[in-house]
Amino acid sequence: MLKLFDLHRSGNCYKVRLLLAFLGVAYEKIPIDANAGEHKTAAFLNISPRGQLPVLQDEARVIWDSMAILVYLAVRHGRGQWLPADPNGMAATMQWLALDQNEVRYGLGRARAITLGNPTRFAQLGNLEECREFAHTALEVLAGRLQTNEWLVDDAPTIADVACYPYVAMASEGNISTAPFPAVRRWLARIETLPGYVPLP
Ligand SMILES: N[C@@H](CCC(=O)N[C@@H](CS)C(=O)NCC(=O)O)C(=O)O
Repeated sequence: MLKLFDLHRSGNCYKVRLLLAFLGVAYEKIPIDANAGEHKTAAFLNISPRGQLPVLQDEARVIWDSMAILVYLAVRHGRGQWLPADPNGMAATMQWLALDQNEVRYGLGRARAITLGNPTRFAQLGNLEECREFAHTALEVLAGRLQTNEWLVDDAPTIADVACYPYVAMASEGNISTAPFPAVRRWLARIETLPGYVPLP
């Protein structure tokens, strides 16, 4: 059975749990005690050299980084639905994964980490003004697509939506409002009606 090394409050871990739920794939959740520094022990660094979560283990294969895990799960279990195989669809999906790992993460994700007082270097090295700028770019770019489309890629949900969803949905925890972006709010609500949806941490 798949094993997910997990940190409950993490949006990056949640996006993996969300895709697993949409796919209906069973897995064993292995909670890691980040407060006790379990993710920085030699044993954990052996499977995840950055000392970060999430990590997925599939038999002997170990995959770290949420983006890599989403791609792996979509190809392995997605029945062609969650990651388009054609060049345009695949490139578009990767483009949104890049937005997630840059503007969404360093804008909305980091604002949340700072505001919640996360004891990580990621939170400590950031500043809220920079976060707000990145967050605004992320929301504008998402809104640009979602004003005229229901989903980020083509006309069905993909891992692009799963990747970008968590930190946008939790924007208020970083004191960032999505109110000026109604199309983004409608998209959040759309994701929340998909079969298998699991609530945010
Ligand atoms: N780009 C990575 C980021 C992973 C990441 O930052 N994980 C956080 C939890 S959201 C973590 O493990 N933080 C603990 C630390 O860095 O000490 C991914 O998407 O997996």
